[in-house]
Amino acid sequence: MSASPNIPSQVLEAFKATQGKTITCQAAVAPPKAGEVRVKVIANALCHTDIYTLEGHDPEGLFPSVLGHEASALVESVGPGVTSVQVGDVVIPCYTPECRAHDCIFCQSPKTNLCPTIRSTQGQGLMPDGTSRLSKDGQALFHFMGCSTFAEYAVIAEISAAKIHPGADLNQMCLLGCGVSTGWGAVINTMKMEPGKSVAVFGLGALGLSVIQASRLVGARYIVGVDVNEKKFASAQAMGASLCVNPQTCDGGDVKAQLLQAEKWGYDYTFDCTGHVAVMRNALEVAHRGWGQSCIIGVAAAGQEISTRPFQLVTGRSWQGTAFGGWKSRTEVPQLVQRVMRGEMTLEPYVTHQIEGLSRVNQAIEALHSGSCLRAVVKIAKSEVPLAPLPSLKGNVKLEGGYLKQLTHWSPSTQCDMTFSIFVPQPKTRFTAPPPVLYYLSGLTCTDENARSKSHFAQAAAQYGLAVVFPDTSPRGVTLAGQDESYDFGSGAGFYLNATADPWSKHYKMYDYITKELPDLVSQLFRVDATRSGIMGHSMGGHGALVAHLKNPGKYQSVSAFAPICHPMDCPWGHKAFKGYLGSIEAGSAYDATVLMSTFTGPKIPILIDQGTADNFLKDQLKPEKLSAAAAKINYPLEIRMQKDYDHSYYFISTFLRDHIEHHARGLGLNSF
Ligand code: NAD
Ligand code: AHE
Ligand code: ZN
Repeated sequence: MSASPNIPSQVLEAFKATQGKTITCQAAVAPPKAGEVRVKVIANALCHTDIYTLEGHDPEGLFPSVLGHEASALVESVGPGVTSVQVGDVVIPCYTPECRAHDCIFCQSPKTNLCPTIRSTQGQGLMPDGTSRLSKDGQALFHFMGCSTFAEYAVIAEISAAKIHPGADLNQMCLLGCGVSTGWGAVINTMKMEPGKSVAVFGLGALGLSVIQASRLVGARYIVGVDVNEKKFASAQAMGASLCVNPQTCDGGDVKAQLLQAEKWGYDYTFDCTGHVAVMRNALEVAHRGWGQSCIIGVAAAGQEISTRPFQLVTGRSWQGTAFGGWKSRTEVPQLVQRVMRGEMTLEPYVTHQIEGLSRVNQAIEALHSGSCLRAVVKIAKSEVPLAPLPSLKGNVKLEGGYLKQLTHWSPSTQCDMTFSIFVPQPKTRFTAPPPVLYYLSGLTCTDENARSKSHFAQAAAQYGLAVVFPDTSPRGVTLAGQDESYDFGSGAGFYLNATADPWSKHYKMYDYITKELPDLVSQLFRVDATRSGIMGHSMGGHGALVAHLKNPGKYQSVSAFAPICHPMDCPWGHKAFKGYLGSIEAGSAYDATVLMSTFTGPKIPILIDQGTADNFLKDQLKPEKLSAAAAKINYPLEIRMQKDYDHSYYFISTFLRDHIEHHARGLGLNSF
């Protein structure tokens, strides 16, 4: 069986010992059959639905069974034909699968996540082939919700396994297997809540709080939380509730009247997160006359039915429901994990109880019953996959329909914190392919902020659906003598090379950072297509872009530059950089576009260069004629456009940037939306 590169060798060895065999702990877990995956569970949080089933309220409840459906896990082994995950992958088992088959009208519809492919056997407590992988003392046990993850090992369908970032904190991410994802999705997918709306949330457990958290995120104007347990109010207010109401003690004992005091015609959106049909009715009836929408999240006990006067619907209210928040599980749960890892959503407040070891699982049940618990996470095993250091999110602004984000992260390459910005275009539809990434390398003295602010890149990038990354130009915050003495060496002037001379060699590894570390980080933290990327830059960044392409044939599908330093071995900026960072001008041949061009044998993707004729640096520093001559010798398709009277500034860049984005869009196979 092939294995994930992220898995530590000792874990892989341990998995080899059990692969193909039944694992017997409290129960016996047989090996996965075709299309199945056996996972080692790391953590499982208790959802109210487990209790509801345990207490016999679920009409589909089957016993004896293994409960649990809010987990994080490592793939221990895979059955025949499994291709989407491999041994060692980190996964979230999802009770709503996603088969992605071309003839699955549900997976192919943007309107729903309710893939029915294995639903009937799942409801019968069985694997898709109609049998169980679980037994105890020879008696078959039922599976639960396609997961059964209150266990050391579980067998799930491949189409239920959402592969996530390997360095995620699995004691938190398990919450994305059900409750928190559901609340967020109820707001974002099911109700598609717009900004400025009023919201009433009934039930302030993890589900209700995640509804409040997401409502705040999308810009709700006024949020009321309702719960019979006032211990929940502090968390609800911390998450963003404007007001909390106890229906048992509110004015006149009439919760509807109390809620309508604040919003005379009702609330734009209401949510039931209790599972009680009387509460569902109240939630519907406080929805806004004319347009209010009420979402049922809570799961009602067997035999319960909802009712209201039809007049409530006639007068414009509508009733909806959500399962797993409408998320298409295998596609979208990994994106939720990325969102949490980027610092845009937090799971921390939900983890009110942590319980060590499966043998203490009943403590989770006691905690949920105690009334002070949101989620009790049972830590079942240690992951041993190292946690990824998390970036810190410095900015997140919307422009041109997409988001421009700024993140700071520890860089192993440069041994210091690095900051970069990234523009993520808005996907046109739910099925829009992840965007390719264009790396924009800036020039001397710049940070990640100059080009993103001055180049006017966003409209065209959004139009073509292109993500754009703006790295910094050098390490920062390190203390090296001489780093801040001149504008063309040291801080802001890293030249996108790997320094070999002391003291620069410790931190100035910008080539590794730009060509390896940052692309890996971007593809792990963002929904982008890591197989398609382009690179461009200005001046020193133009040199960096050309060198990154010429040293890595085939890595980039598009390349361009504005006023690049074309032959740094033959100009003052290059001499200073190569002598300082590499010890000699000659050593710079490894980072000289003209030299690299002369020996280039890779795929000749067209290069576009714009150069202003009024650029003060043209003659002594940039020397595009040298690169042009080298390209001509090997018949390389290099187009250098001399732009009359333009100088070296961002005015020049912004004038022609759209042409460059179009050049990259062509190379990356993008069409304008
Ligand atoms: P929870 O038990 O942690 O929270 C429920 C909250 O509702 C509690 O704070 C409780 O005090 C409150 N409550 C109970 N009766 C109430 C009443 N009459 N009025 C107001 N508040 C009342 O449960 P949870 O894990 O947050 O789950 C909430 C519901 O959502 C459950 O029914 C669960 O089964 C369901 N659920 C549905 C989905 C889905 O996809 N639709 C997913 C997960 C959970
Ligand atoms: N089995 C019950 C219904 C239970 C139910 O509605 N489950 C929710 C998820 S609760 C998660 O904690 C759900 O999404 N259901 C959709 C589905 O396909 O199960 C019954 O009434 O029979
Ligand atoms: Zn659940």
